[in-house]
Amino acid sequence: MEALASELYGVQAVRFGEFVLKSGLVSPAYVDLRVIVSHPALLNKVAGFLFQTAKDAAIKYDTVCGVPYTALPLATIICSTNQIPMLIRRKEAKDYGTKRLVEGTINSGETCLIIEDVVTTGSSVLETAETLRKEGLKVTDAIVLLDREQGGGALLEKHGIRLHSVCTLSKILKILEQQEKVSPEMVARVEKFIQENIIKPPEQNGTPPVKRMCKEMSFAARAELPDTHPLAAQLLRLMEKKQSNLCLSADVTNSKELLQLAATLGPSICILKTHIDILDDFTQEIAKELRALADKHEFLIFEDRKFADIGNTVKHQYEGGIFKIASWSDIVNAHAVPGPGVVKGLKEIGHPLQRGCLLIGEMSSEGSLATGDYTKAVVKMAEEHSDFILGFISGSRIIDKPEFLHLTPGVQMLAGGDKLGQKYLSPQEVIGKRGSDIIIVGRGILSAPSRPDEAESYRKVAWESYLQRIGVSAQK
Ligand code: 5BU
Repeated sequence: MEALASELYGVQAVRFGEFVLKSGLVSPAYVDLRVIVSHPALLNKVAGFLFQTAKDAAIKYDTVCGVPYTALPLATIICSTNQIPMLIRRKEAKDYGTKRLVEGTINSGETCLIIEDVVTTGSSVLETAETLRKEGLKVTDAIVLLDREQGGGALLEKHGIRLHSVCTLSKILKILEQQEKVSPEMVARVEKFIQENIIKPPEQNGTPPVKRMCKEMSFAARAELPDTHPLAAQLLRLMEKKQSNLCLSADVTNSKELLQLAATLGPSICILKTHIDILDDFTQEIAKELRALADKHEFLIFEDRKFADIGNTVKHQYEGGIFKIASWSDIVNAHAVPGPGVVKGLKEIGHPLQRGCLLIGEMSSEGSLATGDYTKAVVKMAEEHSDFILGFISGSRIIDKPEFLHLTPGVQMLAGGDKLGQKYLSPQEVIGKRGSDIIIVGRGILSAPSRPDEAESYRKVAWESYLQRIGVSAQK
């Protein structure tokens, strides 16, 4: 480390004096690691240190991506030396619209390690992580050569990324002081500067908090939060990958039609919702075929069973009977009316199978009693059982916690209703204004002349509403 600090100083990658930063701030320290590409031995050494830091921290990863541009050659050396597949994030793709944002082979669900040269606020690492996450990759860790200790680690931690640094600015300072390359006065000045310029995450800051609402967070980022249920994370990732926040309510009474819907609309949807007890001809074979289609087209199955009994009864209803729902349905839902026992009963069956449950916080029907204090009590119940509850069925976002999903039924392109009390809102209203995540559409799609075309229309409108909500302009 001593040799590295001295070499970095020697090539002027780290300098001390008076420097005017981009922000207008006068800093006593200046770090610019771009220069190391002109010193191949040092470049190799830095890459070696970065790789070793990842090894020491026992990080598991499949691919490596350097934050453009300085970290690109570093990532290349690491990958080439250690035979690790690399990914390249394009910085300029925005200007071209249709160009890929990440080059290389992307295997959704794999973990990508981020490499960076210097971290100050952490925003560059975060930008790269969000781009990778949008491609369906997991980002859990980032390795940086030099942490300026100005709040980058804390910001990244808030976004589910652990930051590991080879060294910090204060450590380099100490070494250079010992080597008598920097005076004790300069060390004091730099330390003071670091202390006075820590950019704290919003809610710890003295200034008015700029709260990042989960409405504004990407599905990809929400997938990586440490408290997101694994099934919710899987769903969020496939949503981002398929660019779909559309759940099809496959309310048909014939199993052939159900399977045909799953086969033809599968690519457009993130979830297929069933009412298995309205099928005339259910057999376990149908469930098996539906499961195979779900795996092929990467959507989850949600049996809209609305359990509402004591724990012991719902356990049997979920696991047994003719339907054996737990054996094929990823998600079920429940009313909170019976109290927490209903969740505990379902959890006993579903938790070991890595299933999840949605609580009904609100209903789309006219005169629904699930409002106000009842809805608040449902939220509380969900928070107490977040190891099994993925989120809610509701008309809008009922809690600002990014770990919880919100799914909204009663959606059609045109607002209105049916003769039996169903009320409809538009996808734009539900996703854009009310902050829900997923639209549930039944007859809006099922009664259209072309179901696949109509499903695509709903998918696009709902996805664009989501992109607008998080502040990303849709790429055509
Ligand atoms: P529609 O055809 O899009 O109106 O179908 C809506 C589906 O969502 C249907 O299967 C209902 O049983 C389901 N649903 C709902 O409409 N409203 C609710 O509050 C809940 C479920 Br919970």
